[in-house]
Amino acid sequence: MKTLCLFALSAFSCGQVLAAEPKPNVLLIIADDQGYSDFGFMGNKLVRTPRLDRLAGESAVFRNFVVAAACSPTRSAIFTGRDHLLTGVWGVPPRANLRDDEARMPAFFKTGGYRTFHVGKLDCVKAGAHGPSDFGWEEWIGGGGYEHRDPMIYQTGNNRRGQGWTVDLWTEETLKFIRAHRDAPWFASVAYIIPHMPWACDEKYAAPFLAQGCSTDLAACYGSIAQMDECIGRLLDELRETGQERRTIVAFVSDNGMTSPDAKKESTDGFVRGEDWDKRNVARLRGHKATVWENGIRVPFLVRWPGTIAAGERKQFGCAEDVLPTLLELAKVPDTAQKHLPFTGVSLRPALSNATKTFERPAAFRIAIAGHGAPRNIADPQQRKFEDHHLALRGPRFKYHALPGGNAALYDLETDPGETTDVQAKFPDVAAKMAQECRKRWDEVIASGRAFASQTAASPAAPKGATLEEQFDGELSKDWFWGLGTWTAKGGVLRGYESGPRRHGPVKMRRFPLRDGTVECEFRLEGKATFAGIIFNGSQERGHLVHVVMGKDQLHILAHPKKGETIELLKQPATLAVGEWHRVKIEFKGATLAATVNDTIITANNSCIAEEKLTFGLGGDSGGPEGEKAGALEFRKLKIITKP
Ligand SMILES: [Ca+2]
Repeated sequence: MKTLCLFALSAFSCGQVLAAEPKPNVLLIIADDQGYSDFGFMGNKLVRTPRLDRLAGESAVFRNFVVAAACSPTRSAIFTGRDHLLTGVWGVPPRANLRDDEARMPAFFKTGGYRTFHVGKLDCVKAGAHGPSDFGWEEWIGGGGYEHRDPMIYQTGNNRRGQGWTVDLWTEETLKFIRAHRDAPWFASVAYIIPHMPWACDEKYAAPFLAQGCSTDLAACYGSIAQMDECIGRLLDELRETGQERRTIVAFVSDNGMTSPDAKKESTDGFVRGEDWDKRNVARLRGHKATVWENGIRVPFLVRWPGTIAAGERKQFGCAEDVLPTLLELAKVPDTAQKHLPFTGVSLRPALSNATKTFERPAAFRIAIAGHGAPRNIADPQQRKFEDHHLALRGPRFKYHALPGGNAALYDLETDPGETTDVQAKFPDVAAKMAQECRKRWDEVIASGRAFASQTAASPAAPKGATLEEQFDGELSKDWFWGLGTWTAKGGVLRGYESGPRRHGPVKMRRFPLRDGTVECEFRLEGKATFAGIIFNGSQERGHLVHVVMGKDQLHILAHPKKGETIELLKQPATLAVGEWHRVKIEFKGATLAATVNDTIITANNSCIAEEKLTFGLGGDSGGPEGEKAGALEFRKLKIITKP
């Protein structure tokens, strides 16, 4: 009777616990360019990662895990659960063309009742004209580029320059979020930019490495990793101190393999040699970031959930595409919570529950994104061929490489993780099967039509007859996507000048598809500025199409019939007074361009003028590197009308 009572009681309590079981929080930490061997727990005796080592000791640790060759390919796969080439991403910006119809990780959690947050790098978090909140991140704060100190901080309505180490700023923001939402289930993605180059850290973190005789480069790289490690420790401490440790899933991954100045010394066989490299690459893997050799794509993956997931090695194979399906299954958020395209990845839950359980999973399909066999080096997408690329099909044991020139190689990673010995002859059946699968995956990517398009081409085409009128009264729309120099928009005027060491005059680019139509604006040269110009570009692969240059003493039209080729269509003397506003109206009609500058009409013909112009840029020569002191360029009353 007593036993029965106890049993009944415990069953009751257990049922109560289950019914009230809180949803686990999810903390996803992404490092940037931290390679397979850049961790103490991965056998590196030099690097200092005590907190990550401790986290690994408390986590399920996947070492047979691959991401992709660089930031955006991996992040797109992590956030969508899909092969990055199917998401539209085929490199880093401007090839990081993550499509708007790809559902992102936080959207699933948000629908599943979670509070969602992102801090740090905005790669694949904002895309094109859309910001993080469009993809499900309710709260976010981030930075662009690789400013390790005093970064530019982006936040809705509060863009500003931050003060301090970027890694500390992102950590503080995360701590605030963790504290504020201790009673609600939350999802947080924390995207540090360490150890992405340029390497920089607080000198107290570099000092121990310098004392050990490391180069200043390596000391800064490993110092930055130590600094990040301490920050990650603060996040983990906060979880414990706020009572959230046992109900928070912590996942840690790096977005691609290691790089360094040594990577430039890569020999044709893909092996990098260098003193610093040898100290870091303790696993002696082949390749580096941007390649699909193991050192470009293989990194450890950690998942910690105290009391639910047993710590220890997981020999099973996993990849970046698995992160989303895995986290959803662990958090019991159904993937149907959010409409999405089919996942390429699978949930690693079986491996997390049972370290010896084997399960079927597709091989990972990967493409080199820079260097030999990278798609960016193939100018004409119409000519794109399987044989031109370096592709890899990465299975749990075997890895097949389709190499440029129609060559191939097969490696048995169980016995040869360094990819030194081609075993096609030893395993002909495996090689044939993987060659076929690799080709099939390529064909699927091509048939999808989603990769290898320019970022600009993915923007919805402007309807024919569309009008653009810019007010220049405040923050520019996200269609102004890139620029050089310093630009401000206020009082109806867009003003730009050179900033920093001279590389190029100021230029500001905007998306707006146009074939036939008119473009008009007013411009003013100030100080030592010598000319203003408007450039029109095609797709990323096509490049520049035509330039209209309006100088103090001449008007000029340059055409680019092919990428990298420039011809002068017109050059005519003119006088444009400095400090006064001038009018320009450019009319495109088929292969003809007619421009009216004040009262002077100039015309030119070339077939490239008829091509679709996807972006345009305003810029010129503002007078030199002394910035605003030297001079500036101003534009106002910009209006574009496309002809139906
Ligand atoms: Ca990266």
